[in-house]
Amino acid sequence: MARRDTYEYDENAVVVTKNKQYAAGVPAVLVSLQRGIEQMGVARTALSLAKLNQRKGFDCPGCAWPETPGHRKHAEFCENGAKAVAEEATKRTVGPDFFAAHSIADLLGRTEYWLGQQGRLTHPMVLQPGATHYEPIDWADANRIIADELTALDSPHDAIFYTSGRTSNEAAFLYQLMIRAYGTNNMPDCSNMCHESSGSALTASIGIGKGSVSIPDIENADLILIAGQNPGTNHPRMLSTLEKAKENGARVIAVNPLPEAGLLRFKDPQKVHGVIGDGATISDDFLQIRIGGDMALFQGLAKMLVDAEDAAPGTVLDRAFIDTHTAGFDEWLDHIRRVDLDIVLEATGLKLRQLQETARALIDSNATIICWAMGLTQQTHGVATIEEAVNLLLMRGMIGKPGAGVCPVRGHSNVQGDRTMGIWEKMPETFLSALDTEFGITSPREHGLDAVEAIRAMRDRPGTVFMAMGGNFVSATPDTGVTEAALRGCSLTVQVSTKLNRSHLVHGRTALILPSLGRTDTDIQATGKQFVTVEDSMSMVHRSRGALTPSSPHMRSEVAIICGVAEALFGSDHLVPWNSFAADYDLIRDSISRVVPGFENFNTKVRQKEGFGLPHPPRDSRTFETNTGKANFAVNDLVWLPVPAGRLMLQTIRSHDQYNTTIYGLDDRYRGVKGGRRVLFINSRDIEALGYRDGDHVDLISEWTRRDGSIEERRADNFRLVAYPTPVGNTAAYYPETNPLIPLDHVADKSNTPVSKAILIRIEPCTFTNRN
Ligand SMILES: Nc1nc2c(c(=O)[nH]1)N[C@H]1C(S)=C(S)[C@@H](COP(=O)(O)OP(=O)(O)OC[C@H]3O[C@@H](n4cnc5c(=O)[nH]c(N)nc54)[C@H](O)[C@@H]3O)O[C@H]1N2
Ligand SMILES: Nc1nc2c(c(=O)[nH]1)N[C@H]1C(S)=C(S)[C@@H](COP(=O)(O)OP(=O)(O)OC[C@H]3O[C@@H](n4cnc5c(=O)[nH]c(N)nc54)[C@H](O)[C@@H]3O)O[C@H]1N2
Ligand SMILES: [Mo]
Repeated sequence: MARRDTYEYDENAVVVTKNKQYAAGVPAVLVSLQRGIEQMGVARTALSLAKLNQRKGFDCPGCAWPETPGHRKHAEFCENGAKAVAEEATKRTVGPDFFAAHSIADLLGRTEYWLGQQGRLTHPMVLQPGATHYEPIDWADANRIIADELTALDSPHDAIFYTSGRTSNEAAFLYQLMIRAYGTNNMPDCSNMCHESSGSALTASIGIGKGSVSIPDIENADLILIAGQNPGTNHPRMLSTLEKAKENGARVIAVNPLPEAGLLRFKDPQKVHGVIGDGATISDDFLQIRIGGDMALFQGLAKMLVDAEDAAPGTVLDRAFIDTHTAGFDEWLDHIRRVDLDIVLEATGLKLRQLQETARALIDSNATIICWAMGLTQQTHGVATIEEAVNLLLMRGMIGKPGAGVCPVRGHSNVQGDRTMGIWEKMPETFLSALDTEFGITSPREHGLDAVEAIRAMRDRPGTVFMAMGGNFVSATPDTGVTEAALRGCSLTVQVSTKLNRSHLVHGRTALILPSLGRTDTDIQATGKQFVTVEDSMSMVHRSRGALTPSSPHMRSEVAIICGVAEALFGSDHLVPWNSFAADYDLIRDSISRVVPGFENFNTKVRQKEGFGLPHPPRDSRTFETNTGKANFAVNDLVWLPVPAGRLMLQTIRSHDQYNTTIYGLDDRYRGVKGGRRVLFINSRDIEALGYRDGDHVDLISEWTRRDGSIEERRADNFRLVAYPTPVGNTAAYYPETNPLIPLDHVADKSNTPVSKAILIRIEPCTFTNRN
């Protein structure tokens, strides 16, 4: 399956410099101010950055890393948070004139970068069947179109409602309520492509799919393993916490195929030594692992710990914890004793000495935390890998004690809160019955579709209604060609968005763009100024209140948009008081307090200075609400990823200049790339072995073996080879340019997450002819 992408910048302009070993510092401060002023002007920049992550301000729309409790610094943000704000608070706008001047065909020829740079969406727009251009439409007419299309479907299950992770708790709660009152659980979300593997593994192992540590835990840990995560770019504020941990004596071990800046050295711009000195060294050890080797690493380490216990009984295992709080230990022990260390070395590409030192560090530590992100979750064996990380902690009793635990580092700023509010295709019965009791509705009980299943359903059953609460579904999902065809088969596509993206251009028979307020915008409703709430990666819930004047009076808040659609769909005498909810968000929170455990007295608690924390039974009381009532040791056969001769393993990553599918710029400062994104990071030995030279342009062809053994190919053309210190056989390139290479059926076991970090490819000389 071949597919050509459009890109208007000259790939020959890519400049490669030596990759930087440190993150942040003065250049980061300068970049954030410069981006802000370009997009927002001086006054908006000053106002918005002053309100970012402050108690009376708004939650950063960047990542889900918590604010430091107690003593918030004036500038509780980072370069990339400031870029995310600039992107949203831009003064540039995309309104009716823009759409009159640009046809869909024209816009389809632009890159995501160009589309995003055009500015904020200001008016509701409609694309009528067969039309070439979007035109303005009233909110009431737009809502009527949605209501009519939904009512016309044979079954509510022919509608699909996507959610990205920036949606507030209040909007998420109302959105799932509307969808369930309508009659389906088809609620795919970005989490399906993100931390679903963490949720699956943690729920089975410890009974709750959320991380068990807080900021003080990290600051007081003895040992922190950071696997499959690039915090220097994606969670820069985490570096300050890690630096604090190091000052308190923690040891940090980075597990990554790439020597990511920030993991190696970090300059805190808020500290003098960060500005003038060399910066702090964050990682004491760097385990340069092969892609997909983490499961082998964790099993190998567990075996070494078991051997150490055998040699000196009573010194390694936490017997009291194991006996009281865990199940399945003996079976697991049996299995771990049989692990073959030679295979572990081959799978990880690490040296025996490195494993021994890491095992020693685990034994010496009285408080160990394991952090991870997409390098672990977006693998076929992602769930099993995370279960192995938990095994390693359980054998030493490292859960539910200060300074120890699991730390899946979430992506989108409210992705965890959206799940808590019921955005999940498989919400448990307890939640559904509480929802039904609160509103007198009958929620459907059959599970809905996740992201991959939703694409299959749209592909196989034209005529679906697809609605998205934020995000960029077509670019974020795998198998771009298949996904595009699936969306084009829909009867209606609706995008609630802040910025223009490709999902507005790959559309159903009728399409709507509904422009929404973002985090930074002031939100005024009938009863006055409103705030919303979010939940961070460590289960802390707090307020977020926008501070900027919206760039158009036609935009509506997500809450108001949902209430408008719901009223058109259900009428004004519905069981749910949509109108009152839109007027006063306190009323939504009152309902949430009766439906969602942990939110009792929501309106009071959230008005406390630091907000409040949600219960986490393993952390709070070593209670494990699993099938055994205990923390479960998981037994998994080892999976790893050998790379066949002549082939390469490709992982798809974020550059320093993007937020998922939103491209801020064409540089990746820490990796030394400037002026372009179609690059393939590859070991110089592979370049030579395959007969190329650094700087050559190639096409990437992915090879997917179907069940019947035949091979399916997908191609993405014109990538510049960049010699880079990645393991032999392992390569990396940016997302979303590489999404056309990922087969829809290539998903993680159990979590169904697309495997974005291990795509088998080969390279061929570039066939792209239009190069200028
Ligand atoms: N500025 C900015 N911030 C963001 C985002 C953004 O795009 N831009 N995105 C947000 C979102 S939604 C998310 S989910 C997070 C993503 O945060 P990350 O997970 O840090 O993002 P990725 O760029 O996918 O990086 C994956 C990391 O895993 C490593 N890796 C790949 N394969 C393996 C493997 O097999 N084993 C190990 N040990 N490591 C591996 C890669 O080299 C890379 O360092 O960031 C959030 N924050
Ligand atoms: N190959 C590959 N694919 C991946 C990944 C990968 O690592 N590799 N990562 C996956 C991951 S972890 C994730 S989370 C997904 C991300 O998938 P999505 O969340 O769907 O994608 P984003 O690019 O974050 O969405 C950006 C759009 O959201 C809209 N938006 C921004 N803020 C708001 C807001 O406040 N309200 C509303 N209504 N709209 C808003 C804007 O219009 C913007 O264009 O991608 C996944 N896809
Ligand atoms: Mo994510």
